[in-house]
Amino acid sequence: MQAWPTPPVPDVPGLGPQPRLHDTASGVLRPVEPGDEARLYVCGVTPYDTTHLGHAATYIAFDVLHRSLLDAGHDVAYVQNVTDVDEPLLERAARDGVDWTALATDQIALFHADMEALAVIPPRHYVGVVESMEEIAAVVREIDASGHAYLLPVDPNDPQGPADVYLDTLSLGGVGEVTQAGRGELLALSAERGGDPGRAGKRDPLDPLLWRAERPGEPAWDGGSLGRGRPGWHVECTAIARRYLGAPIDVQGGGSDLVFPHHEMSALQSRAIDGGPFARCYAHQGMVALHGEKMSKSKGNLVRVSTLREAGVDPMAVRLAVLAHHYRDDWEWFDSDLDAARARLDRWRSAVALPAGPGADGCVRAVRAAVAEDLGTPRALAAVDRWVDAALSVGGDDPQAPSLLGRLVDRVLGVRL
Ligand code: 5CA
Ligand code: ZN
Repeated sequence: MQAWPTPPVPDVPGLGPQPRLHDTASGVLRPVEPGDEARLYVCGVTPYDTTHLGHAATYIAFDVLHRSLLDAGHDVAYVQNVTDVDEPLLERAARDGVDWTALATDQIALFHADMEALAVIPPRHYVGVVESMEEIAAVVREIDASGHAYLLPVDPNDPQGPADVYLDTLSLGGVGEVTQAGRGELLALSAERGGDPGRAGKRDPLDPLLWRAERPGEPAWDGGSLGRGRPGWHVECTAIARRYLGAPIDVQGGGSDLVFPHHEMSALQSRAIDGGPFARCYAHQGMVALHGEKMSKSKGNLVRVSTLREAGVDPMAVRLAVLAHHYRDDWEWFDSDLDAARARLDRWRSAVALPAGPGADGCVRAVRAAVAEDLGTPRALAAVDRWVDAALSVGGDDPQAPSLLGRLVDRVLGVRL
């Protein structure tokens, strides 16, 4: 699938430090230590009700990681999927009486326009599920051949009829590689996030669906020995990440609502294939809320980037409002966030337009260091504020400094001044 255009990334002399990132699986900060290229996979949108500020926060956070890796001198292989067929998309299309493929196409276009406006660097490989059906089915067959899958007939009274395929989590030692939570919580999360812990006949209630046999009225593809059907949600990301990056990848990213079951199961499925780890680091954006609750498509409490853009809001102010929060914190959106970001953007623009300013080398080092240390964007913004305050109050005699600051903020934070 074609991604959105790449924004220009200006040069700044020198290199940033090696990034360190909090790993959800181990609970510690880890250096991202890529080989010849950094391999980053971030879970993409299910294309309906895009792009709300929670989505934007996730893709901006991993864009800052992308930029920080580039700034440290790495080549970055970034892969992102598009869940362009799945239950919630089909349900929304049915609810609204529209064709599910048309809904997906429109929403993908909107997502691209938002990402471009927010100056997010596109992934190198941007991959839809529908266009990857053969590869995903092949991965399900591989998991099946490894002995870590089992069949469950669609109709319990017809054991020889069409069957769904499930991952046998217990045969892999059970869950717990990525998630630290008790059994009761895991069962609740599974039910809440697309699983079917109550389905009779499963070896373990947490086992996720790998392949759903065709049902009347539902889209289906040829799965070879699996029969006609479509993949379960988690296996799309295992298959796409392994195909374009190979395992283990350096970073698996997404919002914290994906820790369980999605990232746990993606990892377990990869282990079923090769016995090894799926990712060296699992990084998660905290949840953005509105009116006291997680911003979510199912609840409908959304602020969309496109709505703000249509109202004339500068997308760089939206980006700055997001960057003012640390990516691991849960936070709530208020209109005052935008007012503060606009005021900051105006001050930064005034300062970089000056003919000269105070020396900027210290600020360059501080911003690079803050971002490389677990994407510390609030500290990076504070460092820029200090230089801007000095430039606007006492001034300075370095004619290179304002332009250097402008390029730094654009390169590392993705904020075009
Ligand atoms: N297609 C799947 C991933 S394979 C999916 O979760 N799609 S999504 O459209 O629901 O979400 C897209 C991304 O935004 C995911 O990484 C998700 O974790 C993140 N996200 C969703 N809601 C929020 C929120 N309120 N705050 C922060 N991030 C969010
Ligand atoms: Zn995913």
